[in-house]
Amino acid sequence: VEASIPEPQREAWLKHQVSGFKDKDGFEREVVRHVETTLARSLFNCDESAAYAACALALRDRLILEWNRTQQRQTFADSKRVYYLSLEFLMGRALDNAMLNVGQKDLAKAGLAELGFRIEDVIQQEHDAALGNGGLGRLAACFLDSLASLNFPAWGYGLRYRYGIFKQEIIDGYQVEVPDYWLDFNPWEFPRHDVTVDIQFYGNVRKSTDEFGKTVCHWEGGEMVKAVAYDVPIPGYGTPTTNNLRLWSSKAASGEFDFQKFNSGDYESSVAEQQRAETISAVLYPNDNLDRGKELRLKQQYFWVAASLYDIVRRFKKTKRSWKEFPEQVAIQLNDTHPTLAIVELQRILIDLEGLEWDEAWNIVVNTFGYTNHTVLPEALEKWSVPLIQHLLPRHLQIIYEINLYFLQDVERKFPGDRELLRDVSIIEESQPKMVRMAFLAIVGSHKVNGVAELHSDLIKTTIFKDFVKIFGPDKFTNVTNGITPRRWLHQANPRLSELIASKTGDHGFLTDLTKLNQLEHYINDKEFRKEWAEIKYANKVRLAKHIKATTGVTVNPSALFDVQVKRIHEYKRQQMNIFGVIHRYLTLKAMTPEERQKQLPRVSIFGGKAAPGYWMAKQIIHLINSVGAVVNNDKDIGDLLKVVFLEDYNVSKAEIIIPASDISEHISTAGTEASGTSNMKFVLNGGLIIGTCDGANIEITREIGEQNIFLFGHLAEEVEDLRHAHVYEKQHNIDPDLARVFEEIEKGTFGNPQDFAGMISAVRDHGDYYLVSDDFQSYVDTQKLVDNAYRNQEEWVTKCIESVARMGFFSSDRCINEYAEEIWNIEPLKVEADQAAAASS
Ligand code: CBF
Repeated sequence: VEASIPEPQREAWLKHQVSGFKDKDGFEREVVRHVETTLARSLFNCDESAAYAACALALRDRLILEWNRTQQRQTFADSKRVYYLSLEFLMGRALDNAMLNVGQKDLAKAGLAELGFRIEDVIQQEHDAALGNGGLGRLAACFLDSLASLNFPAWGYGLRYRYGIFKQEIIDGYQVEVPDYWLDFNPWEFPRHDVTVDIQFYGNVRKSTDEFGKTVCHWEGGEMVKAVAYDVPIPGYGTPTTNNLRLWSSKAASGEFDFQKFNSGDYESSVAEQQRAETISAVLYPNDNLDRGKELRLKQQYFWVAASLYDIVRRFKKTKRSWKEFPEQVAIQLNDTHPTLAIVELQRILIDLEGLEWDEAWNIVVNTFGYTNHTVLPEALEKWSVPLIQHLLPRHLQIIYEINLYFLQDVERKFPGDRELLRDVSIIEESQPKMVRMAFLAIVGSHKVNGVAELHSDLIKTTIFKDFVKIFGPDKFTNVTNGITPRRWLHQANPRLSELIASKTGDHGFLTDLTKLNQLEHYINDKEFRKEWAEIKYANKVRLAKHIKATTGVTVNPSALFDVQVKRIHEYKRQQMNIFGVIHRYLTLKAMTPEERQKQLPRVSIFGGKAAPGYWMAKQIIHLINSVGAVVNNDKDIGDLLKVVFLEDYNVSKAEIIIPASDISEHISTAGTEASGTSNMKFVLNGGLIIGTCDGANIEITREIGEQNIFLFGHLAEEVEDLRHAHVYEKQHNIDPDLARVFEEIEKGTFGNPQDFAGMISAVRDHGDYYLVSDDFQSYVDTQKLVDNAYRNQEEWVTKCIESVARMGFFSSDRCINEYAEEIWNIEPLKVEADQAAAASS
């Protein structure tokens, strides 16, 4: 790396090389310097938010140095890189994570204390980076952490939304959406005003013939928008490797605003172009598992993939390799179908701009891309209307048609005369208007397609993509079960548990090899260990109880069983079944004598999660939860036996408080609907048990931890279709009597205006109960009784928890990334020499 500095200047550059702080004193000096100079604040007027800013900047300086070195190392090594294209990165807070990953938290804690601050308070000042909706975006964030921690040369590419997911406020029991001003102060991003790409939209395609008689297409005219890169350093844990997340922001291509119009007094239209351009990266679409087909969303997708590909290709071209080596140097992973246009864009670059023949280009494209499917829900599978693509991206539509033509010719060769098959697998759906099926395009344009948990990967092969298995063979399809980073979801969220585990396993090695947790099995009967384990859980519950009090005003007893369901609100995730179950519990308690009641186990039902702003039913569910809470929490007969709280604005940093405090968490989706789920893994890793259906990763969690340690209930995926059919066509739908009793109480007005909840009830009772709430209700309620009974025996409960944690090694995102690297990307980690690693950690 040093050799890259020209000889005559090398000495001067190396002499003045910046090295970042080395010890507590150095850290304090950097913090004070940033307060006084960067922030221009007086030391006597430094509040917690300034302390946060200065601390983040001091740490950031350290990160930058490793980040630069990592990039140089990777460039010099010239090995294959992976690019993870995701429209969502749900990163949460960065400071705590960065301090832990670079091993400086203790030092920072001591330094901040000397300067008069508690590190916990300083960490709290940071705004979550919430550029995602839920599981898919958080998975991308866990993957970035693992890619860096495992030293893989990897970049993330996404959009720098000015507004991330909205902030949720609960007003009178209803969700209200408020904009999230997360960019007010963000020390973790670096604008690269020198890294820009002009992105074209609209226009038309002109054909010409070159000197060899070959037809050449020229995409001309239309509108230009500028993509500006913003880089975010991603530090690995226990390694100097610091990878890059590049987020694109949109700007007007022609500068700030139109001076001519401004001078002539046309103030509004002088800024119109600027505003129009900036709208592209202005907001994250707040839908989880739902495709709405809006033009701006398609613009976002193309803007982001075109900028990213330009960047990737530019980097590749610097190596002066031949095009056929592209897939040996570049792997691109499509996180869901959102970046599928990248397939078309690369083909366009290769044939229109670089002059390759179609087949040669297509071979490169297919060998470069991998596609991860995250859902089988029909409403989430993206389709774009042909007229819309034609208007916005005319050349791309031509290429899509051509891809489809060659693909269908191939199918025809393999299955002659099967017109039904051709219709079913065509990338173009012959509807009115015609639609481009993005998942099909992603499959055809990738060399590997993976699902995210075993059941899910099997389901895609037997349902939505079954014809493609027939056409391409089973080897194109694979499974990579999701994982989570133990750094954030154990070490950072639950520091005391992490220390306790380290005290038994010898060190923190389990954070980089999670299978080492299995050593805990030796301590299951160790009295001291068990006592401390239970104390940690209790302390985490006290911390959450304080948060509940501060944010909802409700007092909860930390000794009660904490039952948690936090995730996006969605009918398929069945929060409605949970709250119906809560009402059933309430009615059962009410019907008891005071003596009987005294024998019951107190429970706190905790909910959290955002509803998409346009998802009426999900909003009704939130409203019902709050309405039930308002009644139950103020019922003197019930007291501490049952409390119901809805925690507003669930996000990554709230999850870090909620998850470690859970006794039981709910993962109760209709079987076959939740592709994987990842919070199920986080809860178990933090010593909480789960109640769940045989769905997504619950199945593999059960296999790993043992059936005795999980509360499973409900119908199986293979039964779902028949049940739905029976509800709708055979009118066989007897509502469970306990559920009918719950409906009766809601309809009586016990929880407020029954009209507010009529839609929720009739979805189950009168409209086919698509999510099988009634079919699973009895088994859900019975299983909740088993949970109560199990919790009464605290000794056994703790055994279950320890045993489960000890067996969670499989669910590390490190395992997951290693599988992607080997099976899909064919990339190797870039070794970091021991001396570099030591220098970085000193
Ligand atoms: O694979 C990550 C997660 O993705 C989703 O959130 C998604 O948006 N499709 C799925 O719903 C989850 O099951 C899955 O864990």
